[in-house]
Amino acid sequence: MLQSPICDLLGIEYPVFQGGMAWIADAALAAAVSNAGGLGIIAGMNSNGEQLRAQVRKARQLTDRPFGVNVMLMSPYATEVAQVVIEEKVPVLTTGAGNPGKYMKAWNEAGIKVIPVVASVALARMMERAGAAAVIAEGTESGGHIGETTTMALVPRVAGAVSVPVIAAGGIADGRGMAAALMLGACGVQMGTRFLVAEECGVHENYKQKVLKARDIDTMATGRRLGHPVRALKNPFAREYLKKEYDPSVSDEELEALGAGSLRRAALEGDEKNGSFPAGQIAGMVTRKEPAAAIIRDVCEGAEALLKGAGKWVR
Ligand code: TUI
Repeated sequence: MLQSPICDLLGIEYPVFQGGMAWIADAALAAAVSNAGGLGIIAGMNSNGEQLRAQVRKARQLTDRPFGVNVMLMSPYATEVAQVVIEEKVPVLTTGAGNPGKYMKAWNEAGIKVIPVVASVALARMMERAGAAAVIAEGTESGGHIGETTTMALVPRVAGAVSVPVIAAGGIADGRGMAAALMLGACGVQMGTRFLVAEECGVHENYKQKVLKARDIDTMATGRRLGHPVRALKNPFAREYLKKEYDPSVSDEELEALGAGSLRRAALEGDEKNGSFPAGQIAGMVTRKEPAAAIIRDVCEGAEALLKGAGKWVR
């Protein structure tokens, strides 16, 4: 059975995190993943403090196992969410899309295990110094808000730079990806896109179908001009956004306005034309709906078999 230091640190069975996908990762999905032995994570991005509190309490009713909350640092509610997770005694936090430095002291004092997403070695080092329990090194293959470096280049550098456990994210959706991540120095993985089509995931059916139908070249990154690139499935919205981004007659304010509400339109309404459907480059490999437990089993058993057989490469 696959086991790693992150399992002991968090009290989970399998070293698999479910990404805290904005507008998608709710209490039901997080509890399903945690009940299956992974770490389920509730998205803080789309909730104000009280909405998040309700989700945390709901997750507690659905599972006795540890789960986490993702604090999306660009969210207008980040500060209130940062306080609610302390009040609700959430055991594990991940952060995304920024530097959580100003919250670290309060979270550490509350005994929360903080696991920031980092897209660079510099931020990983800074987070270790600030008391992070582990870091998630997320490559640009990921869906949603992305950094510039690939998982292949980022994970070994981060693993070499910090002594806390490193979780790999970005471009991982099966046992091969997980085995590779462990070889790069990670001790666990985070997956978003594969859990997006989990049976317990309540995202709009159109979104699931788009992921299931995606090919290897069906994602694109937009938003570089405003400094926060997002990877999403190619669709009329993403193409139009990219065109406007390269048009100097379009102001930054107009671009911001174009993006507003696009994640919600995709996740809740399944609006194929006007929604933004974040997904990782690995979407092309995600081809079936399954319960969260089957996903975790498939990925871990796949990785285990590959790792056991890896001696074939050594004479
Ligand atoms: O956060 C994510 N993925 C997301 S957030 C999101 S919602 C959104 N809404 C509007 C605009 C943009 C996004 C959808 N997907 N992943 C974690 C992540 N964090 N990926 C990359 C980073 C990151 C990048 C740079 C973290 C820190 C960083 O540097 C910050 C600094 O100040 O050094």
